[in-house]
Amino acid sequence: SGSGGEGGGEGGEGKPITVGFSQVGAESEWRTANTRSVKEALVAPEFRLRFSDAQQKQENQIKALRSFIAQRVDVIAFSPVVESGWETVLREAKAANIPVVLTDRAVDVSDESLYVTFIGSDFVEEGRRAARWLIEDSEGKTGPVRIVELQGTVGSAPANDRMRGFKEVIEGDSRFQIVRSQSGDFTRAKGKEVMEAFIKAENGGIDVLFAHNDDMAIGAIQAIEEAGLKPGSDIRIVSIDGVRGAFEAMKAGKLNATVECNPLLGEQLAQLIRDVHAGREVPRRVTVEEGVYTMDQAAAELPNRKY
Ligand code: GYE
Repeated sequence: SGSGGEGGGEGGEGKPITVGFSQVGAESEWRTANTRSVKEALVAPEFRLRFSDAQQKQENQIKALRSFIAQRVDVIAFSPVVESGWETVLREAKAANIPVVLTDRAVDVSDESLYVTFIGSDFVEEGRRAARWLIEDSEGKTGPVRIVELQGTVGSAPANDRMRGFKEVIEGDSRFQIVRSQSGDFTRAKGKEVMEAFIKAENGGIDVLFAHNDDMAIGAIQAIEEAGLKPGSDIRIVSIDGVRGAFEAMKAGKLNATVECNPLLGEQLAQLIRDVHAGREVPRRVTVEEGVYTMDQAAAELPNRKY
């Protein structure tokens, strides 16, 4: 048993830190890389991990959180599928004295004391970066530039924020028009299906696709090709995450740019959990450093990608 070990952390009383982690699902390459990173970081003897997959359903996450509370885990960490609707269950965790660490996605609560800290990317900035890439890419073009948008999961922080950041930047340039915007739930299958519908409805009049993640863009690329069009040229495409599949699509000339969103949060999360458990002060918000990659950089960058 791990109960005799020092567990590597200072301040440890020799007992493992039991962590209940509720994951969103397995909807994308980003998510599977994130799960791997979390599982690799929260290992014995220092940690005992209770991992639960919500399959993109908030009700499953609420159940998982309640079961973590009933089991009296030391720390709850979770990536909330949507932003709203967490007050009640978070109050239950607080009443049970279990600290909550948000990872990847934020919640919208009026009572700030319901979680200790949030580690994740700046999704608004990612949306802005996608738009800035598009403006650069459209240099010298006359309008209108007709954009379709594949949104992430309805009500999720990354969908809300990426939409907002993107809009904020393109609104300053009257050439750009978002002609269709619909959710593809962050999956390839839905991305493809919704893109098919966009192509039909717009009758070929699409210049740009902005997808809230790479997986939906990859699904959409299939739809574009099946419609007899060339992804990357007939329709310019920018998406978010920077997963291996996106770099491969860029290398093949089918995706124009991807905005990085780093899923490898495991080590930083482990450190936050250690600190929170030991009663140390932690920052309220921990952000992740990220960049933007374009088609011409894909072949050189591909071997360096870690997810
Ligand atoms: O971009 C998407 C995943 O919350 C940042 O969720 C994450 C997003 C990521 O499904 O691929």
